Amino acid sequence: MIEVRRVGRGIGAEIHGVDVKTLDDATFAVLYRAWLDCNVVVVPGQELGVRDFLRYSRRFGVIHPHPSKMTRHPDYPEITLLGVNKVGPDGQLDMAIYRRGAEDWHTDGAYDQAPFKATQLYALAVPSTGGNTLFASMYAAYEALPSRLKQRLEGRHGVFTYGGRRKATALLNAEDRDWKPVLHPIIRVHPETGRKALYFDPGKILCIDELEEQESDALIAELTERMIQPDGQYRHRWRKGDVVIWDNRCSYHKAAGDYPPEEDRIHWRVSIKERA
Ligand SMILES: O=C(O)CCC(=O)C(=O)O
Ligand SMILES: [Fe+2]
Repeated sequence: MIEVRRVGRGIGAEIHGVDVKTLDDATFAVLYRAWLDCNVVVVPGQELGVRDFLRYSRRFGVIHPHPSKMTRHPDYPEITLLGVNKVGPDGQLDMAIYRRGAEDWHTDGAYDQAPFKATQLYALAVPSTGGNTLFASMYAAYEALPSRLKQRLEGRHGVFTYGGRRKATALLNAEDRDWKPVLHPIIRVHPETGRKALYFDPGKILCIDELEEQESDALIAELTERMIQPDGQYRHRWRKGDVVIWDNRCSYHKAAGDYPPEEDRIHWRVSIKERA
């Protein structure tokens, strides 16, 4: 019997009593509903092969290969490997791999015209300490905005690109580093829940469209401060066999990036888009 337990403050749910390899449609519908309600869903204790993970992930939408070709699974390009090859042939720690996802709170795929609906990870190796993933609710961020700011942002668009203002493109091949910026509404209505969220990503945004540079920079700084609300947070402490899926339309996340670098922390990862 499927059991849904809330885990964080305002976001996060853990699902018990299921094997994601054999979920029937009715049980999947319960899990999916919990995901829409809680933004992040954890399914512990799963034993999956690559094909099992891909098959289960496709129940949420269409898998989209990540633009970072050098971190793709050699046989399954839809899968990104996290934490693999983090030590180079010279024995140096590759910080772009070790600190992947740890620089800023962010939402995945804001650089795409059709941003990612979801990201799903499966934990293959977990360090003895650290290496958590932190989550925060975009709904909580929106709801906590002062009403003058809500009004000011209504109808405004952010201009986003891969790597943002820092041009952080170390994981891309040289020929893939040229991105055309895309626009997304900063106040975004979630297509399935109908709720408003603060859709923002300080590491990918270039500017707020149609504002003078100074005003845009000041607004970006203010929004960066307002992303994380105490009542919309969940810290995930990984166990081997955890499957975790987050909704990029209503949650931010960030890797803690703090585990012992000599230890393994390895995940399979997929980006999932909406079905057309
Ligand atoms: O490794 C993690 O904890 C999350 C990394 C990340 O930001 C991602 O996979 O999108
Ligand atoms: Fe991410």
